[in-house]
Amino acid sequence: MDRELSRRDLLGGLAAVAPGPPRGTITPIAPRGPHAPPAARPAAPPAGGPHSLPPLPYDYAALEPHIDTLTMQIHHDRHHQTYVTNLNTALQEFPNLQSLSPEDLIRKENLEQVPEAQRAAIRNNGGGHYNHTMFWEIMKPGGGGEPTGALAEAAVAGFGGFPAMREVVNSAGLSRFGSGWTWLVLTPDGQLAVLSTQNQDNPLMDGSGFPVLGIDVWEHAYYLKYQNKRGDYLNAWWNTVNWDAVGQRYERARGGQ
Ligand code: MN3
Repeated sequence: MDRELSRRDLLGGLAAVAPGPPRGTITPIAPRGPHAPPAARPAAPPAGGPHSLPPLPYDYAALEPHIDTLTMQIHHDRHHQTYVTNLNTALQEFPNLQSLSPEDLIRKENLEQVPEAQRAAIRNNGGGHYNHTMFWEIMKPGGGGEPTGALAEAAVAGFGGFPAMREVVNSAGLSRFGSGWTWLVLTPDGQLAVLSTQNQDNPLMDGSGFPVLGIDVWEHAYYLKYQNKRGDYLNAWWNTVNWDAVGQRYERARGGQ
């Protein structure tokens, strides 16, 4: 039943509001009501599950000045941990997927076993877990330089050399709109190629290649130090690269993964 609000209704309504405390008084904190969060709930037990956060293989400060200490702490302890926790939760409904390694879990044929309604949670968090585990491993203090051996030869064959390959990887990361990764992959036909993915997607998810190297271009990976200058972060990142680890990934990719 509509009726026009009269000035009197408005004034009456205002008058009905309880007056607040006089100015200058300190309002005590309201006692906790039914909607207040519990005062001292013990920390939730860990969700449990097949996956756990791997320790960072070096100190948080080890990649300074290229990647700052606080970024490493937050990135590893909070972001990566959250992917692990949420992955374990998502897998509770899928006992048949719980024994798979992160690398196998995110492969196309296994993700496709998950009903579409639940697939995004496993795709995003499984990708987040796999991608970050790789990311910590392919960096090291005192890294940088150039690849050697078969990977160096492949860089020449595919791109004309490492400097050109690095530029293509950086360019793909720079042009990724929003959050994602830039990748150097070995394609199923044995070629090195560069591509980028959104979110926590990974080249294994659509079978486009085996990830030899990937750089996280989410803002959480660089914003504290580099703010909006993603290009500066990408250039600096190569001073952290662990070519031994990347070379081993390349050898594994060539060996049939
Ligand atoms: Mn990240």
